[in-house]
Amino acid sequence: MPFTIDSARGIFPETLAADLVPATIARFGQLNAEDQLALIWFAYLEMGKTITIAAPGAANMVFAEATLNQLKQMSFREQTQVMCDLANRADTPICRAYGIWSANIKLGFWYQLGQWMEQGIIAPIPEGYRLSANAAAVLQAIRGLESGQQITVLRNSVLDMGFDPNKLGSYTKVSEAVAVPKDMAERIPVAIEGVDNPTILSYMDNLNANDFDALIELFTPDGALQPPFQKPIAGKDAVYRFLREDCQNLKLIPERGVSEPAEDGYTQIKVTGKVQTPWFGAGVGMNMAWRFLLTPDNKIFFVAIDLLASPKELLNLVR
Ligand code: ECH
Ligand code: GLY
Ligand code: GLY
Ligand code: GLY
Repeated sequence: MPFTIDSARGIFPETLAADLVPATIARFGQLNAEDQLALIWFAYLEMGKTITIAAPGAANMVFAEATLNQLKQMSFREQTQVMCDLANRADTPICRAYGIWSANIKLGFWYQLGQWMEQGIIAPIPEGYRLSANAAAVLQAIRGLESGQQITVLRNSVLDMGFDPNKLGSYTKVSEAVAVPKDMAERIPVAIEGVDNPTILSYMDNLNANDFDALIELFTPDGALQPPFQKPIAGKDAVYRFLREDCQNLKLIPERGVSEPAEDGYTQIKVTGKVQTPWFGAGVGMNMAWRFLLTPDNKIFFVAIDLLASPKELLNLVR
């Protein structure tokens, strides 16, 4: 076999990912818990002026409900402590519960807390709270990002909170029910300028339709998928689990691409375009690239999904 997952990661090396995102998250992670919470609060308020976040689906909220009710009963002082514990990734029962929730449950939980903070049900960020100089600088860095990068910073900071489930030994993730695939009649196939490879088109169409059973069949048994700023998820089982847990209701809007032969009958294909998340819908179009490596029989051996550094990168199809 000419490629390993590691060597496949290097295809289309000219692709410029939004490295400011992990850099900003790393700086955010150095702040104390009070600053982290206040910073997100300020960023969230500012972003709310231009983009609207959709209420979480009821399905997401079911799993967080008991914890939310528990918080509601607490004094402001205790509530603040819980939120700081989450930011500190402390070992408490609530942080353990939070740690095994899927991404959308974690986001739905904070969405609700944000609403309740506005309504005075949950302890607010103290009036006149002054960010430290470092925190103010991180907030300023976030202001400078494009909206797709801003929501990625927000999402990843929320996902990093709570007790690290890898310290639990074995655990079962809590995630919402898997969406039913869209009816065939409702599916609108994508078209990609410069790419007519049926595997690539099926990848986009099946993901858009939440048809994860059909989607996973496009991969080789040892195939891998690398989400933005993450290590590859390797092997059909793990990719399938990821798709069902974390990839529902996305809208992929690929625009253009380039296809070229690689070693030993493999094909490498880069596609660029937009992706929308159900949380922000058409309000935020993330500038993305997909870098595929297909086997000679047109199965996906590797795909990397990158959040691009700028809209200009949408036109960068250099190999
Ligand atoms: C408040 C103050 C106290 C602290 C906190 C607060 C609340 C914060 C809240 C934040 C909510 C943030 C949200 C962010 C959502 C971001 C979603 C993103 C989605 C990106 C998805 C992509 C998908 C790419 C993929 C593709 C594939 O082909 C394969 C699969 C996959 C204010 C109370 C914390 C409420 C809701 C960025 C890019 C295209 C890899 C998935
Ligand atoms: N050029 C490789 C990457 O964006 O990760
Ligand atoms: N509101 C977006 C979601 O529940 O996934
Ligand atoms: N940033 C999207 C994901 O990792 O699911």
